[in-house]
Amino acid sequence: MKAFNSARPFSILWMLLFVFSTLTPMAHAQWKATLGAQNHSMGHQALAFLPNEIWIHTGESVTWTSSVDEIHTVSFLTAGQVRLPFQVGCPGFTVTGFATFDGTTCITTPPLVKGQTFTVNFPTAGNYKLVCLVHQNMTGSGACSRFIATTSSWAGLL
Ligand SMILES: [Cu+2]
Repeated sequence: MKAFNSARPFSILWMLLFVFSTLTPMAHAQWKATLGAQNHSMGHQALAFLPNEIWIHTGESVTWTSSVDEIHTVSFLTAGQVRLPFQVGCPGFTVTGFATFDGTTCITTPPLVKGQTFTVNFPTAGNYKLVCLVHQNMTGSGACSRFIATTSSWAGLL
């Protein structure tokens, strides 16, 4: 008969504590969204942010990934700011693949192509407009998106 190993329950407890401690820094959710869609021939392009409405908590991030060969930008303008051509973008902003947007400074990607990503963290609740600087005349659902906050602790993307 095998003797009961009394050390095992403590090993499992330590393992669980280790796993919990390594997961804690990921408490803020990381959301994923897609830029555009296309058919096999690439002749039909959906010029849209998919989804075009995301509600998140403040402090969370959204990563957009381009899924198409058509170029798009992920751009957040300040309130009332006129869209600049995508060749101009946001003067003074340097793209690193990750940015923080709180509504005070315009941020944008250069035109993204299939497979490229851009992550934005939103530390402040707000009503933020998301646009694509390449397709300035797109209208209707999916053409433009914006963050909306209904309380001080929520932000949403519409
Ligand atoms: Cu676009």
